Amino acid sequence: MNELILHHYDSSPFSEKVRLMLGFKRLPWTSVQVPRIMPKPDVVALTGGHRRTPFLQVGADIWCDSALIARVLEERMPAPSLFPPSAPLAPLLAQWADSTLFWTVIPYTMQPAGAAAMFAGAPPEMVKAFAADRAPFTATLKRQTVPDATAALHAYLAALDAQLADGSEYLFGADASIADFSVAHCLWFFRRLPPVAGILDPYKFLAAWLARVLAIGHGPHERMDSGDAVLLAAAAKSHAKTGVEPGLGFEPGQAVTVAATDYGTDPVAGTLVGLTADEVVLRRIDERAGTVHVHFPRIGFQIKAEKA
Ligand SMILES: N[C@@H](CCC(=O)N[C@@H](CS)C(=O)NCC(=O)O)C(=O)O
Repeated sequence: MNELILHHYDSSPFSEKVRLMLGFKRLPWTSVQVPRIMPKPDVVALTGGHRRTPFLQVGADIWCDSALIARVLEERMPAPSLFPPSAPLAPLLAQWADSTLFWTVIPYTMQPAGAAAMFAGAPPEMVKAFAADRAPFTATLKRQTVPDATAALHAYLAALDAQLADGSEYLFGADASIADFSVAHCLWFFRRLPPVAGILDPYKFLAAWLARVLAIGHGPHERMDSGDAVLLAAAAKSHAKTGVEPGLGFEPGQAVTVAATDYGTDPVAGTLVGLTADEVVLRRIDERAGTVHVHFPRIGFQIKAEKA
């Protein structure tokens, strides 16, 4: 079994970002398919209530969010790098793509013709259940209309195309970076659906770049059941090294909650065992998964002290 376990599902864009990063780094991994909608009992056993997809597991450590997963993969396999020194702005462009570009692509893609292609052959109850699941999940966001999203998407695609017009292989030149994977997963989402795919056609440099990034593939992986992943966490004897750095506003051992600030904001409660500029780590005890360390990125998540 490969040590890196990715919990994901096939049609998830952020999962595609991580699958491509694993392929880029040639890291072998284990695939655990998770449900697209709640309930997700095995996910909750491991994360403590954070339901977003994907997350990465190594033993009894869980890393939530593709931005943090990128850092973990980089540490394990520094070359080829997702953060090349030649592209200092790559993490910022990635953050823009994972938020603004993604939330433009979603309403554009889910216009009636795109949604029909995405759910082709699915029973109507399944489509209804998906819509009912995502409404509260995204209630904190103001969703763009289809005309708004289409106009914005054209502007974004034109700028990205112009960035590549000098013949660069990747968005920041000869070296791939995290920005390529964050932009690619957004475009991958609609490019697979014929009724909405054509918006990319006028942008020749960008379309060729997307084909190049997707050709990286997902690398070698094998499958595991989610129940086995929970058992594996319970059997783990140690956790990744972590610690609370001083001066960051919280103390080791404090009872806290951590929640995303944008959408899917369900808080996870636990004991603070790690805090740096990059991540916050909670220890929590689950009756099935045992003592789990759940890691979140620092940016985009709010830490709150629990009242004693
Ligand atoms: N910032 C997160 C965003 C993750 C996200 O929005 N994932 C979507 C799927 S692509 C999700 O969680 N959808 C609801 C679900 O899977 O339950 C990341 O980078 O991982």
